[in-house]
Amino acid sequence: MRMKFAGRELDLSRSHVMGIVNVTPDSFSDGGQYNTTELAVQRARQMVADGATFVDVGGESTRPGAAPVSEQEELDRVSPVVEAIARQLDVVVSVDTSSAAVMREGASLGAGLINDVRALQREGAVEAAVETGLPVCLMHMKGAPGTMQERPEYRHVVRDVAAFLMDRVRVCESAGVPADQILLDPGFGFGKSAEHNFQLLAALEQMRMLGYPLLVGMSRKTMLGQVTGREVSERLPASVAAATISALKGVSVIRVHDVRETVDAVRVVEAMQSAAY
Ligand code: 9MG
Repeated sequence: MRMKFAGRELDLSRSHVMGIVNVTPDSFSDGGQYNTTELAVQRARQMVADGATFVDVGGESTRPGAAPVSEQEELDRVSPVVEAIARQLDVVVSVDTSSAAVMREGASLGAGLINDVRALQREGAVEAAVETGLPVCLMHMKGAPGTMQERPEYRHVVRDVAAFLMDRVRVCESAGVPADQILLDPGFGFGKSAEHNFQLLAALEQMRMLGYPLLVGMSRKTMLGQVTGREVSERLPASVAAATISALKGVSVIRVHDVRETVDAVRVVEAMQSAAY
């Protein structure tokens, strides 16, 4: 299971760690774009030193209640960071966006992956993704970020999420996205109760059987607070536990804030797997 990300080929039968680099006003409290870019690159550099294979650069918060961002604002936030990281660091830069313009710009600046929490459903997104020739991550979200956590309901969460993802796969492949450039993501925390999230976590092997590599993100999320009673700043152990389960269940890319600790956990899983007889 190999996939090429802007010239870098990776074996996705292994688990890789993706570091999160948010470029939103609350992520760096500083006084300007230059400073923000510098700090974002610094953060990415540390993540690479800690073992990240990917860094995911995003300029629009998808947290419930977050203010929407104009396309121009998103471009202004993300472009210099993508360009600087792609030029300076040996890492696959993923661009976390639903905007066709940001996808095109990100690709031209050296991004290697499009990570879209809206699964390329915005106008022009599928066409833009095809044009870039980059792999895409299609994520499931029920509803919209502002309201998605208001009593989400499913007939059967695992089947419903799988059906949505396979429908998006069909649309994307018909439009020209090659099957071997698609990753799928059940979208932990995006329109799901704690029970839905943990049912999806338990069913990751089933999701793998859809035939596409998986990317997941649970780092510091509410679902971990709901079972541990911990605030966001205290969720590292639970995040590492969730990442460990993901690696054991064959997830290819694990999106996290805490790269060093997660890479250690993935290495333990890999050591066990290569020792198994
Ligand atoms: C941007 N973003 C925030 N959470 C995410 C998740 O769980 N998966 C993906 N693919 N992107 C996410």
